Amino acid sequence: HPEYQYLDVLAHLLEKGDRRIDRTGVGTLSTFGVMMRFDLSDGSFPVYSTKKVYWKTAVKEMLWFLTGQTNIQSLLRENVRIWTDWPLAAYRKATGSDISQKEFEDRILADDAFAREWGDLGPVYGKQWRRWKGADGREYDQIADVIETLRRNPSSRRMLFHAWNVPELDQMALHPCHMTYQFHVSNIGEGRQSKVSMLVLQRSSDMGLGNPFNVCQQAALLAMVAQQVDMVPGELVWVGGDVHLYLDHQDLAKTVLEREPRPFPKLRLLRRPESIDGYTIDDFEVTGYDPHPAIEAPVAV
Ligand code: UFP
Repeated sequence: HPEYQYLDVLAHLLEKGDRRIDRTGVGTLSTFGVMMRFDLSDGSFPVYSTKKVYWKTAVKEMLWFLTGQTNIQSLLRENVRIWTDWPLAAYRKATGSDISQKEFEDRILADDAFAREWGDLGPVYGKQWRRWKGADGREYDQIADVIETLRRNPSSRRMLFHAWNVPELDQMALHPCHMTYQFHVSNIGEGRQSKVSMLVLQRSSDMGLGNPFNVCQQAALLAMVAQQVDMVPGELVWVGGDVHLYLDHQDLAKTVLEREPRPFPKLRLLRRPESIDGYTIDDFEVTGYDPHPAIEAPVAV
């Protein structure tokens, strides 16, 4: 079962991970350089089964990246709260307020001026993917360019987009973690169904919470791109740089390691929108997902 790739990394981290203090102060067990491959060509959707993964939230975040937006207001409208911690901390720090997360989110939703002032995360993923600002002042839509190249020149070795915009890094709430996405097409030619694969370079990966989420949202992106360019999805190749387990996720890791993986669910896109911008969460039909119970764990901010 392909999920053993994930479980083997967890086991390795628990046994042999390098113990260190990280930026968040929580501490991690870390290793460097990991590859996992997931074959999507039979419709498999790599949502891990050894704990319940909220795949809809993960896919909604991916759809939000694709809109190019960087304000949490549009995410909150979709009921996604995973990015609130950063603007909330900034607001509390700047104003000395002890506002609760719920109150802060309600205000972002209700008050556009407040959202503009306090809800923006800076030039994070969406901005770089859709509106990378060049030194020439032009804005570059990397996603549209990749899709165009996949259609016109699929043997290209230059089909990628990335988010590591050096001069803008210090304005981002969080530096890009999944930073480079590269595409590759096989079976090019007369009468054959081309297959598009995608390699993601993730420079930093929280294996307890982040990775299960990232892998399924990246698979969702590959499914959308493949559909848009009339190819079948091939492999998601996931490459991690600093791959780590937070010290307070060790029990979570031990629990999932005691569980038997179940088959991955299947993903079907119910509609083919006009462009990559047309997808909504209702287009994703996931069948056969039968996970072990969810495990709650703290996020390191
Ligand atoms: N992280 C992920 N996946 C993500 C994301 C963050 O695993 O999509 F946005 C984790 C990795 C790391 C932390 O534990 O968040 C980012 O911290 P740093 O910038 O210090 O690597």
